Amino acid sequence: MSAFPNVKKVVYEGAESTNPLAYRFYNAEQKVEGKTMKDHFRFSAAYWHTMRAGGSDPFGSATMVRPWEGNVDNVKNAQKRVKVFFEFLEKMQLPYYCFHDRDIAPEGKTLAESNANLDEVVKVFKDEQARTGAKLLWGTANLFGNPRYMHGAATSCNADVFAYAAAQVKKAMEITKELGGQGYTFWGGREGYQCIWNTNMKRELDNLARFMHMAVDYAKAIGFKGQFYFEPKPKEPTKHQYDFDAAACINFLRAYGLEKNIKLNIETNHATLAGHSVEHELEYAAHQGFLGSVDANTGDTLLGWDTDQFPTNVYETTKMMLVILKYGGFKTGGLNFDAKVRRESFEPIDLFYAHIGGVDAFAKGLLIAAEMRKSKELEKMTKERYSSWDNGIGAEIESGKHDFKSLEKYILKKGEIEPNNSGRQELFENIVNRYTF
Ligand code: XUL
Ligand code: CO
Repeated sequence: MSAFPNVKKVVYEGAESTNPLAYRFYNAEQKVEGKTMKDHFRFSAAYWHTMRAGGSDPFGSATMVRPWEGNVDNVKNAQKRVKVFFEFLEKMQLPYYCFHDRDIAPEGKTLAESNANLDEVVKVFKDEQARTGAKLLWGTANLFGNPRYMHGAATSCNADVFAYAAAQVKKAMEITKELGGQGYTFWGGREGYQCIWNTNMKRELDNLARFMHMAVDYAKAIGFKGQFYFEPKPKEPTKHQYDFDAAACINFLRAYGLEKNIKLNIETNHATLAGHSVEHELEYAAHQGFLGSVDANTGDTLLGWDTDQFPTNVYETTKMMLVILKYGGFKTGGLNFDAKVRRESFEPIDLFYAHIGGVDAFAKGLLIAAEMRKSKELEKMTKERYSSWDNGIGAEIESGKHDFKSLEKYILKKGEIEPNNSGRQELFENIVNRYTF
């Protein structure tokens, strides 16, 4: 039985289409820079938002109308939900999905019971993957929802909690492997702190690294070949999340010898909460060799928390696609819509409108980015801006021929610098607008 009987497969109808259930820009097989749109994006839906977000907020309870949900949160209901999800992926032409362990199967009274529940639900995932061809982009474990994780998981002051989290991640990695998952993500749910007075920061960070090393070792032990990701977020739920931003995460990974095994999963709204733009985070991660995957969403300029809205801003998707293209595109990662419909958008059809908007915003962004790259206008202007480094003293410095003493000699002889050129920011911005509008 169909959960969305009134929705046919969402297909590309072109920019002129006014059909709200069609793509205007996303044409899966269309090639851009020699690669299909499908392969550029590797779009993924997030199980936790799409299937599990009820729409509650601190002021009110759940609002979502989901006719397929039963009255009890049991394995049978969880299995039924998986089928609804794959019907959604199929109709949306989304090739990937992501989940947390606790999204897909109910938590039992014991770890053994939770694991058995997972096994029952994973069977249905396997069948549905085989039926539809949809794949698991990455899996993860929810190490923040249960009250036992109040002080964090790997960074908890309670050693038993560390052990429980390890056991939980062990199982989450096993099912990720079983489903052919292409990656595994660590987001430090409560890995951070609220109050410095009661916190041993060094011990917590050492333990977080210890935990990640255990995961890397276990991946080797079971032959899990997927890519690990670490997902930066500066705050929420804790005041100071240890995975603050790309730079902090990279420093952590390098400091603890994890840089060869773990890349980053950059999320738009997390970047803005850190006081960055997402293109800054992407560029920072990418040039350091850590760009892995993207959690695509957006925040609200007036709200300082993680609203996880669907991305609609073509300006922003263009900037993101420019960085992604510049660094050769996704290898193992993809664009996962870590986004949820507003609590006022409570009907199942809203899930379609939301994802269609996100997909099309990225497709349009890709087309614009590719045009900009083809003309090389900005590239040439930027190159010109740095041309003092291409020969003369600049080239000598970059090839390691100078030190402070020789540069002092150079300036003393020269007297004054070559005059600076205008940065031309406004001209750059005007040129970008020519492509965007
Ligand atoms: C939380 C967040 C998570 C991670 C996976 O802000 O983004 O959903 O993506 O745990
Ligand atoms: Co995320």
